[in-house]
Order: sequence, then structure tokens, then C-alpha cells
Amino acid sequence: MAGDCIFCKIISGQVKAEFVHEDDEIVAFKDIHPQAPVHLLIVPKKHIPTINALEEEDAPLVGKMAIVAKTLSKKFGINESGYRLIFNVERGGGQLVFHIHLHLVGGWKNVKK
Ligand code: IU
Repeated sequence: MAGDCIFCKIISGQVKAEFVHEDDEIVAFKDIHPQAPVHLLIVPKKHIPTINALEEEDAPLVGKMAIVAKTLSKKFGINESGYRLIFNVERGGGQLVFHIHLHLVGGWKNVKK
């Protein structure tokens, strides 16, 4: 836990969020400023500031984040229509919160088949 990290505070319950998943290693909650009809953040409990700080040992954790995303896409009814999974990396890549998180966005109605 990093003391000044907003996502660590959400994970510990100090700051509120609308949780949609929790297990021993990962939480997921609704983004407070959704950019799509479905916009969830999949977040490891371990404080890792950016994708650039990942170590080899984190590989299973990041894989599990993708599995949680897939499971949530089913729960939110967007698995078959499709969705995007995004990591923003460092300021230049649009990262604002320095605790890694995977954006799951989807649910657009006018998707062409
Ligand atoms: P980014 O990849 O670091 O740019 O994304 C941070 C996201 O975290 C962004 O979409 C915010 O709306 C979202 N967020 C949140 O859901 N709850 C918070 O308390 C804060 C940011 I601060």
C-alpha cells in the first residue's frame, strides 16, 4: 500500500468506489468518469505504479487481470459485441493514476457488424 495512492485507498475502503469484483489479488470498480456505457477499472491490490515498473514475477497477476476483464465483459453483457482493454502508460500515454489499472470499455450501441 502506498500512502498517497488513491487506488490503494479505494482498495482498503478508505475512499468509496462501486466495486464489481474482488478476489485475493484483484479488485474492479466502475470508473467515476465513464468514457463509454460500460467503463470498468481492473486493479491489482499490489501497488505497482506503471506498466514500466512490472517485474517478471508480476506476469501471472497481469494475466489474471485479463481473465477478470473477460469475466466482467460477460457479466456486463458486452462479451459478444466486443470491448476494448487499455493500459495507459506514463503521462505521455495518458496515465493519471500511478497504480496500474486495466480499462475495460464497451457497450456502444451503434457497432457495425
Ligand atoms: P488513467 O489511465 O490513469 O488515465 O485512468 C485513471 C482513471 O481513473 C480515469 O478514467 C478516472 O476517471 C478514474 N478514476 C476513478 O475511477 N476514481 C477515482 O477516484 C479517480 C480516478 I482520482
